[in-house]
Amino acid sequence: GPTIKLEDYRPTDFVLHSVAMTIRLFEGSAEIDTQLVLERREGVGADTPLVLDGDELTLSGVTLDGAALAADAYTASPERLEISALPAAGRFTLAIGTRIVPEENTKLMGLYRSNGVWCTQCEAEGFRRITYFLDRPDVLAPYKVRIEADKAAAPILLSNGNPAEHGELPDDRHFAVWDDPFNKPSYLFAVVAGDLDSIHEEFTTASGKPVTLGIYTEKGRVAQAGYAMDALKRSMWWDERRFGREYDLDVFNVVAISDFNMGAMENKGLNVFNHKYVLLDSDTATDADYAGVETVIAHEYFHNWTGNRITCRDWFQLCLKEGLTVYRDQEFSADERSAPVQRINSVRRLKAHQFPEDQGPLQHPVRPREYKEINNFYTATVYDKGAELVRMIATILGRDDFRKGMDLYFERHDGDAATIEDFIACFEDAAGADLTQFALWYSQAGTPSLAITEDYDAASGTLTVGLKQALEVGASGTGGAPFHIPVRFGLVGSNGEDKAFTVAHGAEVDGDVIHLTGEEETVVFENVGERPYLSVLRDFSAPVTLHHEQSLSDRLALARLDPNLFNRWRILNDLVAEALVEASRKPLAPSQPPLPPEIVDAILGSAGDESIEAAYRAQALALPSEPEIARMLAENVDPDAIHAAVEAAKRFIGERGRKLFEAIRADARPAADFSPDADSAGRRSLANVALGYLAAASGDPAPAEAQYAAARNMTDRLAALAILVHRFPAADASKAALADFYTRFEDDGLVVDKWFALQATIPDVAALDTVAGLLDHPKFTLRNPNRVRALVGTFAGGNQLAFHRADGAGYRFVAERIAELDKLNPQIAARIATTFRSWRSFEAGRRHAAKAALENLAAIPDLSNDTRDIVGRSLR
Ligand code: B3K
Ligand code: ZN
Repeated sequence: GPTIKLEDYRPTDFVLHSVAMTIRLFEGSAEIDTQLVLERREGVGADTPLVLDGDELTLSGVTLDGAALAADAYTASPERLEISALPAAGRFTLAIGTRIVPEENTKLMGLYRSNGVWCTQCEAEGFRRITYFLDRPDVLAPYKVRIEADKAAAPILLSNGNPAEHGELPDDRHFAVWDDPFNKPSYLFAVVAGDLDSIHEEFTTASGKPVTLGIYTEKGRVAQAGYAMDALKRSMWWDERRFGREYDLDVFNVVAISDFNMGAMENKGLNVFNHKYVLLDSDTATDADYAGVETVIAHEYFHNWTGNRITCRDWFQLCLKEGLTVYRDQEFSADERSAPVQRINSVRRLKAHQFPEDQGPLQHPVRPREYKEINNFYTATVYDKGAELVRMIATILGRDDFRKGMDLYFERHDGDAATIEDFIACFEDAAGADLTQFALWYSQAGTPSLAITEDYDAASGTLTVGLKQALEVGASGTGGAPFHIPVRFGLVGSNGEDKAFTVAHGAEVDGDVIHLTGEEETVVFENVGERPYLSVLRDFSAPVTLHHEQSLSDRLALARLDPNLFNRWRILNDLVAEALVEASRKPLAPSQPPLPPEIVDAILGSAGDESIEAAYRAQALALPSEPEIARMLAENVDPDAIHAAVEAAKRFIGERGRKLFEAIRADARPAADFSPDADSAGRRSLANVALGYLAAASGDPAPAEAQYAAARNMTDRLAALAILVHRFPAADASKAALADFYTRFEDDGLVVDKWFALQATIPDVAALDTVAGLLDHPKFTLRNPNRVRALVGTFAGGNQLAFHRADGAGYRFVAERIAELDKLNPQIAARIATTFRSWRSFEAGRRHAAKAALENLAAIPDLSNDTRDIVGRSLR
């Protein structure tokens, strides 16, 4: 396909004023009539034709102001409708008829059927699979949508906006009309029709406007929608308080669908969700699932202002809505749960997904400059690094000026399709700041490194801090110009409090932030008294890799004393990661402990500190992931060596901390009634981490077996099962529990997904045979994205030993699945193909095998644009 470039942006030749649609749904087909009121843009020549986008469409008719068009006035193909001889000036109405077959739509883009329910997914370019259109985000219009369907098959008929009329039709059919008064781009269009259950609640906005909230589910599942409803109301309340944003329509509907390409979609007034992010109860969902539902409900709701009321001028500006909305949902979770724990989670996620992307062939700037397939740019870089950039603006400006900038953004750009430049200008204007250098973060790809040195002079009580930034080796196509890096810091005294100081000279220091803007700068802190412990990059104030030359004793002191809880965690996590990297490079001598004991004791100290919340203590115990260690190694990676190092570390921690872990377990009597609140979830999490270490150290499956049998919620049940299946795959107890789990939950697809995923992640090269065998399981299908992700996606993304098998069989297996899936659902195929992205960092044998698998994919002649783009960029 062609390459689309940011620099080529120009507005459409025609302006769209309004859209009216009639959608007639039948078994086996759908008829779409679309009326567009259009007008030639001023200055566009009278002979310029109107070119509308299509994708696999069949035109059934077209009229101009009610009259048929001459045969030579238009050309139609599945991909395009071009109309010439349109009025030189003034408004005209084009009526376009298309016919589609939702039942045959396996790409799940456009209008399709999921378990009998008609539903749509239009972002990014799905609307053109429903009707010919100016299918781009800067074409905004009000929509009026009439849906007609059989009453029994689809008693519920939903679209965007507010409900207008509804009524009966002949042949046991009925109709409903929906009116969306807000200008919107086509990617926010949605229709849902089917036999759905629902719950409704009223919400009154801060200014007293009543809103009816609805959540729709497949039959029999609405009892599992209560938590999502609760999360929705809390999100609405929070956005009013924190950002002054109120909801704007009379209704807000959420529909839970079982076949969905991603998590959820923020269509105006009608969010469509993967049911994984709506449906749960304590028997079938873990605490992590609850947190996921809360986050995704909030995220899609927050899009109503950041994405819908203000949308993107073009897809290059995707981070304008996604990075900002992730930042908003992270802030929401920090307020609803625990700020340090939330920050630890976000940083872990950034390092697990975004750092490797930024350090490999799929690297791109937060605002890309070109793409071949936009769906491949819904990435960790756009979302998670995009959120970090917004957080850095808040750090640089401070909370009040940041809020002023956001207020100005909402005021100035409401109703617009905006750009990153527009967004940044609001903060510059509101705060009187210059963000020119900061804006490089949007255009320059790669993770910069930040080196910190310190020099204390006792005689003068002066601490000199050196800061030096550099772009990581391998960052391509970028100028390497220095970033504006906000470094949050503190000078910690031996009493655990931040010390006062005066800044003599050097880089700009504003409160607790050093602004590093040059490549290399120093800051001289005077009057610091006795030597402080330097705590830098607090709260991970910039997405960089940190190299702080600091003694082990200083680091261990900070791990105990730092008033910034995030940094206490980060410092320990770095120490462990560095030790594991070393242990993975060359086998330890038999006399050497797998981790330095003083580091283990520091971890156990954090984990045993009852003055800190349990969720944080659990985080202190969670080791860096094996892919994270692989990323730090950067070259000649041997996943077997990493796994051996991590396993040895787990056993060692388990032995050294046995008393603590037993005490934690003894303390964790489950409450009589399950509550999903953050505090209770944190306690469960700590107890389950303790169980894992005890199992690692003892080699005894019995405690996990007992917990599985006694479990009264999915969190405890699945944690026990994972320990059994992953650590003792051959034990009878493990096999029995796995079988019991399946029989108990075989009718609940979301739990069956957990059963598949658990087996896909058994840390053993033999897991490949297990996964290959499961392809023939009656519940496996390539047609349900959740199921494919659970088995194939989880295997490729989460099984370091079996996907990255030395014999290359894991790579070949996944490449074959990608090829099969590509024929049905290219978006999911392309997503799974990204699991190859770090192939160059592995040792030679694996590197060659991965490359061969990618080349085999590239050689398939009719490979989709989606998968070809990922494979091509990965090989480049
Ligand atoms: N905006 C959608 C993602 C659409 C992905 C299209 N391939 C969900 C979200 O980010 O909220
Ligand atoms: Zn989003």
